[in-house]
Amino acid sequence: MAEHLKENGSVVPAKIKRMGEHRPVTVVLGTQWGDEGKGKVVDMLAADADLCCRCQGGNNAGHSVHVQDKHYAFHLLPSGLVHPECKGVIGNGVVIHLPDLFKEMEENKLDNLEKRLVISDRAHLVFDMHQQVDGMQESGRGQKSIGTTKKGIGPTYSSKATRNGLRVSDLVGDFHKFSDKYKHLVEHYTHMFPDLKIDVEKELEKYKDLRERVRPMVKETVSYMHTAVAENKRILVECAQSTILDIDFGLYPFVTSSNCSVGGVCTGLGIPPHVVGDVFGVIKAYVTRVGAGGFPTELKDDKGKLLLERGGEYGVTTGRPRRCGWLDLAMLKYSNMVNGFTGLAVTKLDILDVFEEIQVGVAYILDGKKLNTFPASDDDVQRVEVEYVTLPGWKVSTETALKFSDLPPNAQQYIRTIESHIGVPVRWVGVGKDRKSIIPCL
Ligand code: 2SA
Ligand code: GDP
Ligand code: MG
Repeated sequence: MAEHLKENGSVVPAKIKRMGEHRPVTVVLGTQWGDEGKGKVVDMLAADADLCCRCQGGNNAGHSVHVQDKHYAFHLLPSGLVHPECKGVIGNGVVIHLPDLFKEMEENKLDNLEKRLVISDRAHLVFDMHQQVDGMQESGRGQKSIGTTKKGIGPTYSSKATRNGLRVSDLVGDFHKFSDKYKHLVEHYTHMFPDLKIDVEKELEKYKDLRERVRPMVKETVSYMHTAVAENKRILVECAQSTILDIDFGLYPFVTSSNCSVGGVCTGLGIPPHVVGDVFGVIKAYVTRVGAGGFPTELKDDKGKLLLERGGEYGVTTGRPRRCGWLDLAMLKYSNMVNGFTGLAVTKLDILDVFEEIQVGVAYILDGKKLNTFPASDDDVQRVEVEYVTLPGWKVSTETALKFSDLPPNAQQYIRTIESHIGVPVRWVGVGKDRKSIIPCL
């Protein structure tokens, strides 16, 4: 282990964790506001995985994988499915818009997909009405809108919590009962939103077809996952969105409606915590976010524009431009407290290649006091002053680097600064979009 990490106490839990019995589940999750390049890291690790599982979120997610000139954009499908031997699981914690799932399956043209994909019978269904309601709620918020993807995610998790949601098991079960529950949900929403337009009979006809298409893929996934663990299968979990978008630990209310941090892995797949081994946090070398809310290190100047353009920072699902800013280590330390990372992947280092100097936020100061965590309230996050360190840029391309020592010394220093502040080793550095453009670090 690198010398500078030995002194840092917070690396110890990761070491202890790895000394336990074999733990078959490896988790990849976002450390910031999403779009860190989780898809690319999952694709790399899935080369050695039997199963790749999604545990939360829905098709609000946009995970990209680039393999030479082929570009995959995944929303509901686990990114590991690019590897033909890897199976995919959409867990109980995911919310599924079935028409969009089938569209995604058709667009991505992966071999033998219907035989490699398993869908939990406990997963909740997103209906078109949820998507309409998402849009109406956003317009109703006016200036205070959250900036959702309008994919119906919040309304579907609301239906789940108020216990009038419909699950995959309802759809593949008795269709009369499904229809009754569906009509009940329509009544509930039309009462709240009289402008909703739902052609109930047409929708039900559509779901009659969809249920036959989905049926062969549906399984009771708790026992499926249990068997996979017992058979020592190598299981990769791909979380969507990110820690600061987590419904509990993110910057509420500017969050998504699921647990995108490590807790969501167990609740969203029905696996016990002791089977979880490595938890890899993906960090973009700077910060982006889509949607509203505080953003302490945001750059509203030409440097922010440069990050946006060089990084191609546009939503994979909605095409929206992302807000950009400097790396924020105060946020990342908090993210590590929540998730207990055993290793980190830093992506998009190449996007910083042109900067003379790079600033990195290292602490927040609120009302004259240095904070040791990420504030709960957006008002406070809007008010914090950021303490920065300025690091020298490297001003050469990192895109052809094949190993850590190929990186210019200032780029190495940048990575070491991240490690020493968070106290967790950086295992990989991304230097380009392609599958091959990622270098090992230890
Ligand atoms: P929602 O739709 O209810 O989950 O929105 C609530 C907040 O969560 C944010 N959110 C995201 N942030 C980054 N990336 C996401 N996925 C897409 C992508 C986004 C896109 O990969 O680019 O295409 O715009 C994602 N999904 C949800 C959202 O911006 C709200 O702040
Ligand atoms: P995710 O939601 O976390 O999977 O990330 P997205 O796919 O939404 O956004 C990340 C974008 O950055 C995608 O276009 C990736 O192809 C791209 N990307 C990932 N890693 C790197 C990298 O190291 N360098 C560059 N230049 N692009 C990268
Ligand atoms: Mg994304």
